[in-house]
Amino acid sequence: MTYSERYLHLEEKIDIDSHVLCRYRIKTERMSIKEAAAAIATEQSTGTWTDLVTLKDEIFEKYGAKVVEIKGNEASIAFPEDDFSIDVGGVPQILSVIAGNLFGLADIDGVRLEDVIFPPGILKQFKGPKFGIGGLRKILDRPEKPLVGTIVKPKIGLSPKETAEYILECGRGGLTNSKDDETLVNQEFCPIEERTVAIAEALDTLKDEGRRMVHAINVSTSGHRILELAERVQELGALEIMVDVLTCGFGAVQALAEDPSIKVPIHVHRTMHGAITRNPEHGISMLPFTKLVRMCGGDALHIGSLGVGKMRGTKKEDLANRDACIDSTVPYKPVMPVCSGGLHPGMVKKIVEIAGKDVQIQAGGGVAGHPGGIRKGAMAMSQAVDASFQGIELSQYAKKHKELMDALNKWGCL
Ligand code: RUB
Ligand code: CA
Repeated sequence: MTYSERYLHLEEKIDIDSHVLCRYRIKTERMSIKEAAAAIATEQSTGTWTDLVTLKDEIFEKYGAKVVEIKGNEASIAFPEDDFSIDVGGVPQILSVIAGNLFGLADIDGVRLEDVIFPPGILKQFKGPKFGIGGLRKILDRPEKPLVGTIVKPKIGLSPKETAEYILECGRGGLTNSKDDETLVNQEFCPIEERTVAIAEALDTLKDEGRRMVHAINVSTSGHRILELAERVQELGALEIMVDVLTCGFGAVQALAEDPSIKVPIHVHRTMHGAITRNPEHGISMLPFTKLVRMCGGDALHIGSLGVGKMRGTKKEDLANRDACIDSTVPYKPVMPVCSGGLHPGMVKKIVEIAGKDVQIQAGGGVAGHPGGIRKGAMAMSQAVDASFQGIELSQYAKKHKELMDALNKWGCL
């Protein structure tokens, strides 16, 4: 494989405001890291496997990517802003530059895109969330405490009526959020329209009782149908919608967020991300995805359970996602970070200690697995959030809150 040293600019200071800066972790046994980085810069900008008679100096100078730093097994590559499409390219074109062919180069053993920093010219092409943390808190009339939610379990199989009853119980137990699971959309046992109507009634009942709660209806579907489906469930009373961003595409989130007809927040699930993010030596870390979801307008996004729950993910990486959700240097509203996956009341204090109060903590099994049933499971989660918010030890708080005590006992936290 050829590469060109012309793409190495290690001594040069680049203008960060006119480049997209990417950090790659590279595993390479047959070439040096410098050569591998140059090969990536070559392939992803103006070069290919051989020299080109068509590559004029002025094209190379204007559009060639630059390897600007090598540190250990990591290389930073700066792509000139002009390599990116204006207006219509969106995330697909961005990803094919910074995370495209490079992953398949046969002579490089592994590459992981760890981080990306976008310049103002690209950021301004995106609008970010319509609601974000502030908007969700306003809808829920919950200015400070962490949001506390559930994922209806089992993932599949409940009827619309059973789902609505479940949510009613959750709301009465003190939860602020609930959501469809990622595999539920419009199966015969739970048609989406019927489910949406039944849930809307439950949420209305809760409102009449003075409780604010939203449920995210999963509208993940084919590109040509997603907007229509989201509009339909909104018409039927959905107060939030959910999209699986990696299976539907970033464009799906952006299409929904930017369409003026969509007036509810978008909860973004990341099902399938483990296939891309999990291998430390190859793939893409969650961090670039988090930044792109925020650009595209997701209002809440799964960031991982901070090394506490059932899904693999380190506290350091998950916290980097949290930081990208709320980073005040980008021109968008902050995204509500969602901690979820194998959580139960006994883990809530740790989550709040690590993530702070601007977080949505969700438990599926950790609610529906409570020995006293759904409502008590919801109460236990909500009590755990209240205790953690006040900095009180859960075991202490549980002395006067039986539901929490039962949960701590069941999941071996005492
Ligand atoms: C969790 C759940 C979510 C996971 C996804 O259910 O259904 O799909 O949070 O993982 P339970 P992540 O609470 O029963 O484990 O949030 O890491 O993307
Ligand atoms: Ca799930």
